[in-house]
Amino acid sequence: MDSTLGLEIVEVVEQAAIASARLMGKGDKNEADRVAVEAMRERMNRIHMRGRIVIGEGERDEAPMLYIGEEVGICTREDAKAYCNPEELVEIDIAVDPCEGTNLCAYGQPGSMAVLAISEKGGLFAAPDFYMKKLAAPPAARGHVDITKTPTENLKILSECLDRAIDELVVVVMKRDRHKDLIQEIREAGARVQLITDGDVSAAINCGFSGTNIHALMGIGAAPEGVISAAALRCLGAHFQGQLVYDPEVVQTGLIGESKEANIARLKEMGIDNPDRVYNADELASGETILFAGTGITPGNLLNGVRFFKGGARTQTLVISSQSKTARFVDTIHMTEQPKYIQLH
Ligand code: VTB
Repeated sequence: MDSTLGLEIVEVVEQAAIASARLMGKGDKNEADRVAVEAMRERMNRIHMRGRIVIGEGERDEAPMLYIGEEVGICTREDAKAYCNPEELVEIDIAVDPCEGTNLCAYGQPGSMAVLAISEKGGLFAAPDFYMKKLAAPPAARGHVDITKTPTENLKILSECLDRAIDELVVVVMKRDRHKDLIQEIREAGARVQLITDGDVSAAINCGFSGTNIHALMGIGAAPEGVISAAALRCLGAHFQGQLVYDPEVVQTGLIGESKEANIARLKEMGIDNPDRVYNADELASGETILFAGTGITPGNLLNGVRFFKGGARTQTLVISSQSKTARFVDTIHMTEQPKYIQLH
């Protein structure tokens, strides 16, 4: 993959983050999402690439932009021959979430990010629009903790791997009714729980870095975003596992149809014969080359949110590349007009 792509991709997430950050705290999550989608798509379509959205805003009939299967990049235009030599270009797959944690942005809460992951064609699992049970943990615990074990067992393993007592561990869980038992079990095992209202991608990525004081993410979130988390954590050598959740009674949101049986049939149609399969990070993001980029919309543990000043804005982005084996924190000043001053910190 072209190494200049990394820099362009940074601008894609930056533009999405700036667009939704303008709507931070306005209470309108759909609008915060819409503007991020538009900005992301607009910038993406100016990149010299042949891209295809594999995880996006939904199926074509329900999403006007960045729908699954949408082709993006200059080299997908009808007149592409004038700009690109098709033989020279690798086809790339892209997973996007232009405003991950839309509620967080709409209510000015921490942890909302504009994120995407890229790989060569076929390198990202095209996760169905179901839920996913997730387990994320730091690199030292990779392959030791296991989603098929109980939370209590995993906390013991985590405590050994990280060489800290269980009560020194912090586990992030989304505040949902479906997690009542999970939360109780983690507490009884002695660990501390950080409940978040939304935004498990940011929580998962926090597990990849020591110093965030987040040692695990447990619980059920959306499946497509699980692939984006997996892409980041795979590059960091951290632990991520996911298992699809297709039973509406387990999820309790009324968002995934009427019955478990119908969902199993739907998964089969999509080619998923074993709906209970556990996927590791390198199966969800299996590509030879993986690139992850995320810009903070609202502030989080790892990244600042977007800060506006007269004539511009400042963003912070995390870019992780499996190719260059780097995790870069990119701090950018965007000068939209002639700024009155450029804020240094
Ligand atoms: C969201 C969101 C998460 O999962 O809650 C969603 O905040 C699904 O859960 O970050 P609900 O339907 O119960 O809200 C994520 O988007 C990503 O996994």
